[in-house]
Amino acid sequence: MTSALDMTSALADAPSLEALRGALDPLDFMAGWNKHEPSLWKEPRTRYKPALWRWADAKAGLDAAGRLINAEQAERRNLFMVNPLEGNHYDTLRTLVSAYQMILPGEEARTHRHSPNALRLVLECAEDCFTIVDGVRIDMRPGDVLLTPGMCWHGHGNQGKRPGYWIDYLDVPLVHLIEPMFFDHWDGGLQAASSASRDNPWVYPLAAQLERLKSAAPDPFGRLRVELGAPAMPTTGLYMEKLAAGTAGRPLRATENQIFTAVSGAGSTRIAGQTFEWRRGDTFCIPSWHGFSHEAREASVLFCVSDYPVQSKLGFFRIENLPSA
Ligand code: GTQ
Ligand code: FE2
Repeated sequence: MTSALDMTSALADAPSLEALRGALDPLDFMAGWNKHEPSLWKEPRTRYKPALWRWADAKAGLDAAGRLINAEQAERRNLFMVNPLEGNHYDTLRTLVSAYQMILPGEEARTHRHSPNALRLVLECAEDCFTIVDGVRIDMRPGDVLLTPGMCWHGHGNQGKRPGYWIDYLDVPLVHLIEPMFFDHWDGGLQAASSASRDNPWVYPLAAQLERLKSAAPDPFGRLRVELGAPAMPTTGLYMEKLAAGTAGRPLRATENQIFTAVSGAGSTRIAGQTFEWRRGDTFCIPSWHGFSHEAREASVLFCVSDYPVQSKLGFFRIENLPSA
């Protein structure tokens, strides 16, 4: 074995760049002039791809899963929207993941907590479908956005007659990236509710957002949108955007990673030269710095989940208009 002293003198006495490289390697140094690939580049070039997932497909898959696995076995009966990027098995985008979830009548999705921030957009919950956040029972209504910020206990239940469906959005990929992951199970299944309320900072009913949108003025990029919270959670910005029937938005690009779900209506979004058709419940993702513009066939509302707060707090955020998407 080469001693530490020998390794140091091999460095000091290196007769050539070749030899120096050979002496640096076992010490886990990499000379900047020998980089395998550049570490800096002119502008964002994410490997994540624009993609769309259909609610009709998710529902069919969840209904099949409802026959095949129960909520106890599954922990959560959910279908993650995996970015079609080679080697990826989880992330929707670099910082965010989203999943369709279903709970059958009579089921409980046991209570747990985790450092990643989570939120839900309710798609279909007929009656008596609820989530319990830190002991507060919140009945789920279609169009609701429900927050479970990092380390809040949360579990779900369905005491109604029909399945409940919603979409989860979490900043898990961001937590994977910076690594402060914590996760605990609640002892004893679903935490009992000590109170029930829909009037608290975790609940954003759709009707209230539609009311706010009626008097919203366009932002500097021509978007008619309202923000839920300011921001809703430290890492995650949430917006409801209104598109009038037959209108197209101005093409733009931004450094933020964005997941959109159609809350109502139908239309299409052009993302970096590709067109994605969407209708109610469909979800699509726009990776960082991809030009995009929405076009509404019917009057529509889009829900947007973005890592804007992270980018903005760290001074990285940029946005600009484009001639076309
Ligand atoms: O419902 O708590 O889709 O923790 C992924 C992770 C849902 C949840 C997901 C979760 C949950
Ligand atoms: Fe969770």
